[in-house]
Amino acid sequence: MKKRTDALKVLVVEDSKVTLKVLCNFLERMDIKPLTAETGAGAIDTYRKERPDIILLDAQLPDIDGFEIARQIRAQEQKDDWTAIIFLTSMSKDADLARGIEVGGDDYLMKPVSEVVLHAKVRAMRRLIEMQRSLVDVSHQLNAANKELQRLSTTDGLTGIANRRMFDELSIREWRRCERMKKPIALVMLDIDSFKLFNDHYGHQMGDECLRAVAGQVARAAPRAADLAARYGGEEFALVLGETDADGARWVAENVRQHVADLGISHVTPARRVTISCGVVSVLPQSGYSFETLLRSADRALYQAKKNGRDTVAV
Ligand code: GH3
Ligand code: MG
Ligand code: MG
Ligand code: MG
Ligand code: MG
Repeated sequence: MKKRTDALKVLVVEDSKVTLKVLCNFLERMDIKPLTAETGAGAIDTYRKERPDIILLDAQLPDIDGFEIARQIRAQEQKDDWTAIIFLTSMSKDADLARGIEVGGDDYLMKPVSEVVLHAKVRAMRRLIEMQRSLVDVSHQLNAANKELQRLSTTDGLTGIANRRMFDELSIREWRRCERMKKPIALVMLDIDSFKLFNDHYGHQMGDECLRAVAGQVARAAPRAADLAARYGGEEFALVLGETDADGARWVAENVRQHVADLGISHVTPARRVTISCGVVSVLPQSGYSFETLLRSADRALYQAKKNGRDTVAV
């Protein structure tokens, strides 16, 4: 991308060697070292390679006429990449000028052009080019800011995994996808055991670190595109597993449970380490069922896992 302060790149297209020399001299006296072309084919070739900011374009050339060149350049221009085209011509009819603008020209000068007029026109175009570059800058900044906003609004700030909002959006999308495919969808709710006690004993900051470590293990369990690992809230996580039956989901949950225990984060519980409980459910989405039903069932299973003594998976 061109920066706003980059020097102007000017291409002069002119088949008369004498006129070409004169124009180049004019430009050099405003500290512009122009590129040159003496044919239409040469002009298009140089345009493609150099993407100049301004083209001074002779309307009458031996091969392709200037109007056609302007048309081709406009057709090839990329978004954010504008070249100012100034026609230089001895055709003096209003209709010729109108046609030049019509095919994409930005200005139209009669030959012979004086140095003063050429300098003034180049300066005027420079102003437009700088404005256009500023607009491109702003649009890039807006794009980047939008992306960042999008990331912030869908990511949990503490753990870096999907947040509840993302969960709500993607889980329902996955539910519908599995419904269309007539495949089962599984939901695993995971909750850190005795976490209030952990915070009370080790402090909130250690609690946060623990949450991050557990989130890392939950995220590892969702490597497929159809999987989603999210922080559901507080010390509770959720895994959405598309096209997964109860056995598959139980296996995934059991794995995460084991990996969290293997982190070996000290705790003051009888297990002496941080553990999680998991509630697992898988259903074939169909009419009459909803994702909310699935959520409630997974919650109930999680409650059962807690009742069964924690550090365990219940289906
Ligand atoms: P159980 O085994 O039944 O799940 O017991 P528990 O203590 O884990 O459950 P409870 O719901 O009583 O406590 C959850 C705790 O999680 C309380 C809350 O302070 C803590 N918590 C929630 N969000 C955060 C957080 O972002 N950071 C930290 N450090 N703690 C959090
Ligand atoms: Mg000519
Ligand atoms: Mg808990
Ligand atoms: Mg609780
Ligand atoms: Mg909880």
